[in-house]
Amino acid sequence: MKTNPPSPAQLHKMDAYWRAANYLSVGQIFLCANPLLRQPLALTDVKAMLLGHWGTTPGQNFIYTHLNRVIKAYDLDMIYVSGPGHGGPAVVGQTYLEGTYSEVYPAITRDEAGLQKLFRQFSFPGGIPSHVSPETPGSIHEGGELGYSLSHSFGAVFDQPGLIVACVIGDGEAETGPLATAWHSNKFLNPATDGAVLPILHLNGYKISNPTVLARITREELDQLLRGCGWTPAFVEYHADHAVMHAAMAAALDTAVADIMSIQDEARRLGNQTRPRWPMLVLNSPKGWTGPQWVDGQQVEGTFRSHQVPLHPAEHPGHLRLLETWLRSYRPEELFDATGRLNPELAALAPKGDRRMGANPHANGGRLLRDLILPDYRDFAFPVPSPGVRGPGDTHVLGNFLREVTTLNLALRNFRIFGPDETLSNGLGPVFETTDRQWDAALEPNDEWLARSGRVLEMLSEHQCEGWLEGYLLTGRHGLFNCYEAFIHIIDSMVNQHAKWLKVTARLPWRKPIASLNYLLTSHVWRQDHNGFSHQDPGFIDHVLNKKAAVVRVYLPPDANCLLSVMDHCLRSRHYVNVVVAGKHPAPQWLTMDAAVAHCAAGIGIWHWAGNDQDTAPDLVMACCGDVPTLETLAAVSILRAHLPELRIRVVNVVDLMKLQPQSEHPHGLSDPDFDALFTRDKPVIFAFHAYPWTIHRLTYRRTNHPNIHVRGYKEEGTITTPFDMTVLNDLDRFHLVMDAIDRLPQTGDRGIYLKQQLRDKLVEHKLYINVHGEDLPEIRHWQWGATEPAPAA
Ligand SMILES: Cc1ncc(C[n+]2csc(CCOP(=O)(O)OP(=O)(O)O)c2C)c(N)n1
Repeated sequence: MKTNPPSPAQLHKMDAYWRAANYLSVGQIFLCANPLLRQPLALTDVKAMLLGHWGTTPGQNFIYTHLNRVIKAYDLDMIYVSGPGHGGPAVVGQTYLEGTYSEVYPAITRDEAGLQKLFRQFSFPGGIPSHVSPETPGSIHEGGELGYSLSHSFGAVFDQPGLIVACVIGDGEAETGPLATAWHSNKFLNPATDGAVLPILHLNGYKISNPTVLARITREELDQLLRGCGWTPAFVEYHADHAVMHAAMAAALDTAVADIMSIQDEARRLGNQTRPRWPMLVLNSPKGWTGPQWVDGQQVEGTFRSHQVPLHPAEHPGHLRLLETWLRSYRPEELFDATGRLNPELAALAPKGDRRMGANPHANGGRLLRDLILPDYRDFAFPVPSPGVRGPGDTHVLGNFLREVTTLNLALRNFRIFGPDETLSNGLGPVFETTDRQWDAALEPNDEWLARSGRVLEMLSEHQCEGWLEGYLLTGRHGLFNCYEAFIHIIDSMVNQHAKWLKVTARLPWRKPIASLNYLLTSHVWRQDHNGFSHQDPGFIDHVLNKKAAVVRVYLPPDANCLLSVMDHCLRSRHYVNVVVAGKHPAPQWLTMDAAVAHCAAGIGIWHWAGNDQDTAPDLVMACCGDVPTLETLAAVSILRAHLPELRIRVVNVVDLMKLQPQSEHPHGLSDPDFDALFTRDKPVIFAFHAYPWTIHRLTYRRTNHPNIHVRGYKEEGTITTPFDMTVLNDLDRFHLVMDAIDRLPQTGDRGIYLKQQLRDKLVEHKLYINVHGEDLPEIRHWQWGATEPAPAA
């Protein structure tokens, strides 16, 4: 590629553009009136509450201004990810200068009145947040919680060969685990079929009140670190003369863009398959650059003291003059015309139309989103001639469906499966019949399903997988994260941020809905016979339940056909976080495909074939949610029906956990009359639940029959043991469930007491047996629905 370096005159104009952006940033942080300083600055022009982050902002304005130039010079399709997104004034100001902001928010006009509104709304009640929030055009990354910028950026460029993401990484942010792991994304990027990420490490030296690690190691060490991560860093070192800095930055960017183009050309045209060492920049600029140098005898520019708001005119009268001097140092009269509009020759520096980073459609992924091509999931049904037939493991059945989803969308390149090296172990092996794991590092003869290009992305970092998937979704594609249930907690905080993003963007009409963030959690709490206690934690459900009801959905399909129906629904849905928990081990299957479709559509229902209360009101409700709890419940029902046949038992199965919540709390919630119709108003309910029992209480505490709901679930008991013993340890097993029922049914009288005694003995027998044989009792292993209980009612 022929580089197109800027002339000194152009750099001079870019300096003015940078000054304009800095002026707008300081204006946003401080001013509520007098936006062009037409009068001497008065205290009444300054906001009462000063909130925002100055320190990172001028550096980001510098970068954005320079990116604008290369976008124009080389017609780049580029978006901007601000790792230190707390520097909101930079991106808001820049998108205002390029015109996007006023197109999205017409009230913020490109004149003096608009400037005043722009300033006033920032970090102000009824206005906008101080970060690069969802409200900011061009943003796919708020950067409030630090660490995810680089993973998001890579997620954005997978399958977008024409896209470059310029990713500004804070040197503080670079200390986080997720960011540290994200450097390795370059081993997963295919230069022929994916786009490029240009990381720009913003070495401004400080965090909130500490120096950064990367700024206090030698340049040689930093260089070695980045090279060790597979990058070729170019350092743009600070110089007090801005002209020198501009020239250095422009040259470094020109080289980086040329290198990206040449890497892509080599891979695309010449078929070079060697892993490239992608370019990146390190920009060393003072924190709070161009701001007040000294305040009240303390150095501010170039120190941590510039991190937030460096002046407080209301409390310190002398600060007002410092603020005015600071603002006037940008010479606003040279930058804006008489109406308050950016001078045309400066405005001409911004890219045009969708090339503007604030307007780039990739940063509003819903605009690009196309439906997935989905096969008919019913074609993948597991045959269930009668309830209780043994299946191969529910996720294995799902794997066939996902293989087809993958195949049908191969050409569109808009569906990916992410996971921390568990896709195979989680039962989704069938997808490897049609695709591979994408991997750009060395390949060895014994590798399996590893290739330069593939629909599956696996790295042993849940942070990385989550960040990639979020970036992929936010730029208008579809995906699935499959993970061991216990370890999905690692990304608790990331899903928080994504759920917040979804909530806020849902009410922004210009942001279009994106595909849902789908989790398939397997290797779940009840089947850790192989790994034991460390691998048991079903608490992610509780975690997501705290998020906004409009955003989260939790599904616990009891068998493979229900899992197929649920997953089809999730892949079609938009703008949700869907959590699906399913088993991967061989397990009984309950519903035919037709029955599963009906059951999942309702989300909750009576399994009439399992109970015997069809003709009369039940004495007892046996409720279950989750595959193993469903198995234990049905086994308990079969015992009860065999020994206490006069009992009228209703079996209720829950697929959609949110059905339990009141209608007022969740859009899926059952109305009180519907809930009462299922669970009765006054009969005992024994509820076997997949996760922590208190979750069910939390969801149902307002329901009429709540005092009669007795929940069994996981209570932090586990070790390496048999599958059935895992339920015994937590009192979720069939015998405990029956005993629980008897305790609540005085009418069972002596027969109930004798049965309880028998079951207690059974539990002792079970323990003795597993300790000798290392497996469950034959009657547990071979238990089958329908073998002992009366024939199901017609
Ligand atoms: C995960 C996380 N931990 C802590 C914080 C609090 N915090 C906000 S800004 C900041 C310092 C950031 O430093 P750096 O990434 O270098 O950005 P810059 O200096 O450009 O502001 C910290 C610790 C945060 N936002 N996110």
